[in-house]
Amino acid sequence: MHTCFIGVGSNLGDPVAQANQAIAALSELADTQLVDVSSLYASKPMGPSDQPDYVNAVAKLTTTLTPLALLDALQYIELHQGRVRKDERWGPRTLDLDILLIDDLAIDHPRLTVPHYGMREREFVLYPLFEISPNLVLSDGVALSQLIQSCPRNGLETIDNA
Ligand code: ROI
Repeated sequence: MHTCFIGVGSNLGDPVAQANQAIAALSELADTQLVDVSSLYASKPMGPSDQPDYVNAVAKLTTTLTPLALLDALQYIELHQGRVRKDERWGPRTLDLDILLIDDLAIDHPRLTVPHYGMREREFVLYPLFEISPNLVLSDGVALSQLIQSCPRNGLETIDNA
């Protein structure tokens, strides 16, 4: 059994609805339990700035799926919600589901790198993760609370998701 954290991101096609629908889909994944989910957050785009603001969240799962089976399941949800993979790097997307952490595993596979390479610098990952796991310590001993201290919010705000 693995404990995983998943980053949810969207900035096209009603991003709040996309994020909520993705979280609902995560809660129905086979062999998987949705343990916790952060608030939704509005964030400024990282990368090209001529794209809409993002909605971001982080979900905590436990699963007996293998890491690559989990990746397949997440990519299926992305495609089901209308994601079209474009060549443009860091362009807008209807739904992005990123595996951030799986236990204390380090995975270096052509399809999957864990921990997610950008997570330590991204306010839209660190703050939602901190909301649901304030005592998290990464496998190298660095506390999430420490990373937060050196990560400006950059306009990040929680969204009223009533
Ligand atoms: N920027 C924000 N704010 N949120 C994201 O989820 C996000 N995802 C991406 C890139 C394009 C890097 N920028 C982002 O993939």
